[in-house]
Amino acid sequence: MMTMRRGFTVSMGVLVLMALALATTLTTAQHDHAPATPDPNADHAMATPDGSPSTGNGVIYLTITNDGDTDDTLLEATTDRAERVEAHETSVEDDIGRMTPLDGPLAIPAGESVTLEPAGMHLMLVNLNDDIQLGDSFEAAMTFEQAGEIVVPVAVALDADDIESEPVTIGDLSIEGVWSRPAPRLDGASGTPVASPESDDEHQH
Ligand SMILES: [Cu+2]
Repeated sequence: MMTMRRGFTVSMGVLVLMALALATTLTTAQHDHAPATPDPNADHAMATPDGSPSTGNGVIYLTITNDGDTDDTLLEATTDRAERVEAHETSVEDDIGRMTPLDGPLAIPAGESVTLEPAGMHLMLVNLNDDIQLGDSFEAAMTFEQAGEIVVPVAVALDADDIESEPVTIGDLSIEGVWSRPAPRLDGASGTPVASPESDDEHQH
């Protein structure tokens, strides 16, 4: 009886460990949003169910100025327009633009301005609920380590020049020039981003 009970206990322990390991694996894969096919160039090539080339993602650009004496960081951003928001940076390697999540939280050093703009950093809107349309606007909530939480209006546009936005402030932070657009579409089923160094501003983000 003792042996059976012990054996049962051990088996349950193993099952729990396996379940935890599986959960960890799934969480990690989702965080990196690794595609089913391990194409390193297709980080955001989230094909739609019918296979159309929409990325289903969007981007937010903005400028954050820290007028205080204390460094701040963006801890979290959310919007009801997308499943989640991640801070990314774009780089060009071998003529292919690619995005990677920032190493850590987005830092806004004391006395400095940080601009997220095309071909640089951006906030990635992962898995849009609906297409974001030009002329549209929506809200994004941002939580900063020092300044706290603020809701920021986001204008959907093709270019930073197309928007007029009043700066919003919270604590020592001032946020301005906030705009958003859909992430670049992909070149058909090949998964190749339509981007080249010559056309950064047009197709990359
Ligand atoms: Cu991105």
